[in-house]
Amino acid sequence: MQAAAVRSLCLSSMANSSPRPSSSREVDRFATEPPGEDVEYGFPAAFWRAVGKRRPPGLGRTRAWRSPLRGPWLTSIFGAVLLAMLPVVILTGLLDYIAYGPQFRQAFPVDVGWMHLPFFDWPTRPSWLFRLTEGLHVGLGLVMIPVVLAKLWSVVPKLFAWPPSRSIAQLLERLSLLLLVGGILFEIATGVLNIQYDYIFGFSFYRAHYVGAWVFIGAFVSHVVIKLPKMVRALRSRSLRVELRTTRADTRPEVVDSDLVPIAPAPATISRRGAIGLVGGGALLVAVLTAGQTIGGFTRSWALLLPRGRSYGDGPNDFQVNKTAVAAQITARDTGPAWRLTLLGGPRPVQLDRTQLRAMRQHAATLPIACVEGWSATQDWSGVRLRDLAAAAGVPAPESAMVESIDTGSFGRATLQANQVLDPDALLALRVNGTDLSLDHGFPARVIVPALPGVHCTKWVRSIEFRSR
Ligand SMILES: Nc1nc2c(c(=O)[nH]1)N[C@H]1C(S)=C(S)[C@@H](COP(=O)(O)O)O[C@H]1N2
Ligand SMILES: [Mo]
Repeated sequence: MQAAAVRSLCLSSMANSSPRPSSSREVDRFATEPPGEDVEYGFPAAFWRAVGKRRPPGLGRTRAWRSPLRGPWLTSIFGAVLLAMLPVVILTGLLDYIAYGPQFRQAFPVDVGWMHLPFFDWPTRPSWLFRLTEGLHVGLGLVMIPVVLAKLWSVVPKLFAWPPSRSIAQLLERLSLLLLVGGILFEIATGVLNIQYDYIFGFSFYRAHYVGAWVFIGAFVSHVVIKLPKMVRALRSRSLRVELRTTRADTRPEVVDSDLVPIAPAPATISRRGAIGLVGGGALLVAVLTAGQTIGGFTRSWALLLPRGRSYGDGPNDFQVNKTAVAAQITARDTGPAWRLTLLGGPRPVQLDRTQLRAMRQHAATLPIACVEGWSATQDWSGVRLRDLAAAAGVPAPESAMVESIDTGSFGRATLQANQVLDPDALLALRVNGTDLSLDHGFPARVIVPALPGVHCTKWVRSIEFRSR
C-alpha cells in the first residue's frame, strides 16, 4: 500500500521532471529529518534524538505533501498580506474597547483586572470615528478570513513534522504557534458568531473575545519577530511580477530547501497567480457582501452575510433596528402622554414632557449610529442638545451623565463623558429624517452623540443624571 503510494509519487515526479527522488530510500526522503547523525539538536540532545527516532506512522513526512505551490514564497505572500491587515484589526479592536468608556466600567468585558488598557476620553470628532474603527475591525476581520485559511493551508504539512522539535527553544516556538493558530481561529469564530447574534457559546462573548485577543496578540508579535527575516528572504526569492505572468503549465515547485516544498510534486492544478487570485477574489467577495452594511445606499442590500443588512421601519424610519420595542418590552403606556423625562443631578429633579422638550431650542445634526456588530447608518436627527438639558437641570458643566432607559435590559443605560454631553451636536433626539422617532428607534426620545458607540445611543430614555464628578 505504502510502496504503491511511493511508486506513484515517483512516477508523477518524473512526469514533472524535477526534483527527481533518488532510487534508494525514497520513504526516508519524505521525512522531515534526514536519517543521519548530522542533524543538530539542542539541549538535551539525547532526548530530542530519541524522540526523533520514534516517529509515529504518518508523521514526519512533511515533504510528501504534493502540491507544487507550497513553499516559503507563497506562504510569505499570504503572511505579508496578514501582516498588513492584522495590526489594523488588532488596533481598532483595542480602540473599540476604549470607545466603550472603561472608566465608567461599561466597556465589555467589565472586569478584566490587570489586562485593562490605559483609558482616555474617546473623542467626539470626527463624528464618523467609531464608524471607522468598528467598521475596519469587523470588515477587515471578515475579509481576512480567506487569507487566514490560505495561509494555514500553505503550512499545513508542518503540523505533521517529526520530531515535533529539536530544542527547547523550538518547542516553545511551536507551542506559540498553537496559540497563534488557535487564537486567530477563536477570534474569528467568536467574532462571526457575535455579528450573527448567535450566542451559542456558554460563555461571555466579550470576555472570550478580549482574553482571546491578548493571547493571540502575544503569539502574533512573537511570530512576527521570529519569522520576519525568513519572510523577507522568501519574498525576495521569487518575483511577484513574474509569478503573476506564469501559467499553470509553467508552474514549478519553489527551488529552495524547505519543509514546505514537496519532494515528489504533483502536477499543478492551479498556478500561483490562480491561487492568489482565488484567495484575493474570496476576500473581495466577502468585502462586497459586507461593506454595504456600513457604506449604505444600494450596497446595503448586498450585505447578504449579515442579518442586519435588512432594514426595519417605514419611510424616514426605515433603517436598521438593533432591538425592537417589542423585544425590549416597551409598551405604548410607557411612551404615551404619561411619559416624562427626568433630569437629575441639579438642586432638584426636573421633569419634562415631550411637548416641553419640543418647545425647547431644537438642533439638527447628521450623525451615524455605528453598532459594535459592524453595521452603521447615518441619519438626520433633531432634538434638544444634551448641554441645554444639563443647563436646564442646573449642572451646566457636568463631568459625566448617566442616561437610563425605560428598557431595563443590559443596553438600557449608558454613562457619557463630559465631551459627549457638551458637544454641540450631542442630542437627545426626538425626530429623525423630518418625522417623529418610531417606537423601534426609541420614541419618545433617544441619545445621539457624534462618534459614540451605537450601544450607548440609548433609546426610550427615561432619565439623565448629570454628574459634577
Ligand atoms: N434602551 C436601549 N437602547 C439601545 C439598545 C437597547 O437594546 N436598548 N440597543 C443599542 C444598540 S446596541 C444600538 S447599535 C443602537 C441601535 O439603534 P437603532 O435600533 O435605532 O438602529 O441602539 C442602542 N440603544
Ligand atoms: Mo449595537
